[in-house]
Order: sequence, then C-alpha cells, then structure tokens
Amino acid sequence: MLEGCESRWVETGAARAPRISYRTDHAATLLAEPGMLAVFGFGCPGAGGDDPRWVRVPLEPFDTPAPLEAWQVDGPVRHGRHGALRWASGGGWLFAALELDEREHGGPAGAARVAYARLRDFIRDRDEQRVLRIWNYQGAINQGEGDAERYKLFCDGRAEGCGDWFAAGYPAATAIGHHAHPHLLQVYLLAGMHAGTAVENPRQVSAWRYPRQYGRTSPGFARAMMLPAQDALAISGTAAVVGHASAHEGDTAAQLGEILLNLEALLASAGMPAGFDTQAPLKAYVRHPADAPRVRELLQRRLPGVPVLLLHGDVCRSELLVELDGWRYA
Ligand code: 3EB
Repeated sequence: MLEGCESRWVETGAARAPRISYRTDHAATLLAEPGMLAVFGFGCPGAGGDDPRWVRVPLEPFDTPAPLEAWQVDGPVRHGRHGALRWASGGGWLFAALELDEREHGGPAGAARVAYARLRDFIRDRDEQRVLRIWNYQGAINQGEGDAERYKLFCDGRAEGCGDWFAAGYPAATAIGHHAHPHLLQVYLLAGMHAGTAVENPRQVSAWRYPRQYGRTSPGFARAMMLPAQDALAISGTAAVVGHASAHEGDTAAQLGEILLNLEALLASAGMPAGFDTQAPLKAYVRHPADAPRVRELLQRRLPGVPVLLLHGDVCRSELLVELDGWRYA
C-alpha cells in the first residue's frame, strides 16, 4: 500500500527527501512538531531558544512578518552540539551548522578553512556522510579588490578546509553576503546516507572550471543536487551567469529574466518537469532593497503561486544584483 514518493523510497532504499517549507508558526511550535530537523528565522527574529536546531540566518527579509523555514524528515530527530557546531539527525538526514567570528581565525580565508575543516571532521564519524547541499553567508562579501575581495578569500579558505573532501563531486551550494555583523561567517549543510546526483547547467560553465579572472580558487559547487531517492532537486544559488560571464550588468529585471532561463535549463538538465509549483520553496536574494518590490512583482507574474522568500543579500560578484535558490520536488 505505497503511493507517491514512498514508492521511490522502496525502489532506491534512500530516505525520502526532507520537506522544506515556509511556515508562519512560532519557532517553538515548529520545533515541537515530529520529525523537525531544523527551523530557520531570517533577520533578527524573536527567540527560538537554545535548541541546536534553531538557526538565525543573518539576512533581513523584505516581507513582514517573515515566515520561518522548516525542514521536516520521517522519523525521530536527535540533536546536539560539538563545540560550536550544532547538529540534528533523523530519517537518514543530518543537519549541521556553524557560525564563526572571522577575527578569531585570521580573517575570511582562515574562518572558511576552519569552518569547512570542522564540518568535515564532524561528519567523518557520522552515518550521514554524503554532503548534498551547503549554504554560506558571509559579511561584506564584495569588500576588497581583485583577489583580495572577501568572497575570493572565502573561496581560498573553503578549498583549503575541504582538502579532498569533495574530490568525488561537489555539493550544491549558495554563497551570499549578509548585512549583519561584518565578521560573522555562517555555514550550514544537509547531508544524507547516500550520494545524490550532481546536476550541471548547459547554459553555464561549471563553477569549478571558471577562468582565472574570477579568482585564484574556483568556487567548488554543483549547480544542483538531485537527492538520492530522486524525489527532490536542491538548486544552488543561481545568478545571471551565462557561460562564465555576468549578464545584464546594472539591470535587475533583465538579470532576473536570465536567472529564470537558467533555472528552466537546470530543471531540464535534471530531468525534472518544467516550471515551479506551490510545493517549491525558493529564495530570492536582492542586493538593493529598492529593487525588492520590483523583484517580488516580477516573480509573482513569472512564478505565480510559488513560495518565494525575498531576502536582502549580496551576490558574490558585485555586478550581480539578484540570485535565486531553492527546491523543486518531483
Ligand atoms: C555563480 O553562478 C554565482 O561559491 O558556493 C552561486 C552559488 C555562486 C554558490 C559558492 C557561488 C556559490 O557563480 C555565485
């Protein structure tokens, strides 16, 4: 008596994808629900207590009141701390999060190196060894010139901290600049017991093959990750990058149009049905607050009914004004 996604579970033996959704409940209410792996508040929301599953993402939402993001899995959830690292596991999934003060680690590169080394060390002893999706939120991401731009230093440190961790293939990822404490680096991830399938975008050069002009260390991420049961696609931060070049400099609406073309190409490349639906939670990171109403209006027109959370965030190339990421369920 199995139907829908559950039949995929039986076929592959892999756990059903976490259900990611935006919810208007209080954090404590969500954390008390069965199978709650993690709950995210945006900006500086009220207390979610000291539960390791409660995450304050340092990006201001453009909607008030902003919803919380909930990750829910099948089965009981355990959680704990490992030094500064917080984790939760259940249903074959692992959530882990770490916030560092760059000043304690010699700057952006050192902090990224330590963050990735600690996450790697922690995950080494876990059943859930396969990192599928990572989020990185860095302060003042575009500050500094050339190879000394803070995002590029982050890329250097990330690669050092990873070592050969992702030699077999990169996870999907997002790297966005926040406007909270400038020295705060936040990294969190989703891992599972089985490998996913990395998906690249035929319209875009793979990030790890970007030419030298974008930095000493190419960013290590896949454009998307199909989860092991093939029931959900985790979509990396997607900007108006075509080939390896930034498109439509200075034109937010045109960049958004290009992003939607990139997303369509990515879904096709993943073998996913075209378009997004009411089950597909997306985020739009908008550099200039003045652009937020226009971005919201365009997204409502182009993606009607799709839950999109608008956040104030800086894309890692200063000429890029908007970026989308999120999930597409099969
Ligand atoms: C891009 O396409 C935009 O460094 O982990 C998107 C997603 C971007 C992830 C990362 C960077 C990262 O190159 C930037």
